[in-house]
Amino acid sequence: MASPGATGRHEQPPLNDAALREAQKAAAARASAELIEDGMRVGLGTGSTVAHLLPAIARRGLSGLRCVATSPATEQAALALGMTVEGLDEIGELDIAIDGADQVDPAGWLIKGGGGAHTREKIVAAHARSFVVIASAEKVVEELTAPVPLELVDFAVQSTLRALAPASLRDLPPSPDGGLIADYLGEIGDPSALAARLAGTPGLVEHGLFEPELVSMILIGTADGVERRAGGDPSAAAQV
Ligand code: DER
Repeated sequence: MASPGATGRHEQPPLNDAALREAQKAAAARASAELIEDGMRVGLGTGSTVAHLLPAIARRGLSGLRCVATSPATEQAALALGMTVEGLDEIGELDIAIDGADQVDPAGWLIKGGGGAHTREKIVAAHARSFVVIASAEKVVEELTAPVPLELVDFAVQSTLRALAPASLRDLPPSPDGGLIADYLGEIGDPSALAARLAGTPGLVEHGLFEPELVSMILIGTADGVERRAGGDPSAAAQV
């Protein structure tokens, strides 16, 4: 236990890097949960940052929320917290979707899919009026770098990987939709050009580059609080 400092109070020991990252993720997640209102249709992302989001939403005690989960893990965690989870096709359009990111660049491009759920995550984000990204500060980078997660059709996968080269399969089970998870491992350069190249390769289901226009707001947990950045969605700039 820490001994009393000059103030006479017990001072907390400094957080190590991992604990600091978790605290930043939790702060961003709590800030995003404040954007949700009674009766909203909410898309729930996947990953360790979203693991902080789910209890933050549950603690708000909102009524009438209808949620869509982007992975079985998120669905189970949400159900365990008493949240209502439905399919996107049942709900239709979403008011808001909230998700983490692996990297965020200065223009608002994201890399997502470290957990292999980027296909469902991109579908859910695309059907939300507002897509909010939550991240700890180390996710903010000057320039995106590989790997870029990929989901591939389970047919002639070595041929698809050659067309996407340099790329390799990841040691993960298939996605819930049967796709194989792989990574593009080369230079990124212009994310827009790479996104077009990846999307134009037969056999690719979805890639983990998310364009700025998809993003309404980015909430970054930092040592000094939560920084809000506008995304590139032109209809959302006024929300920040
Ligand atoms: O895998 C994913 O797509 C996640 O959403 C990822 O982008 C963020 O995961 P994290 O919150 O565990 O860092």
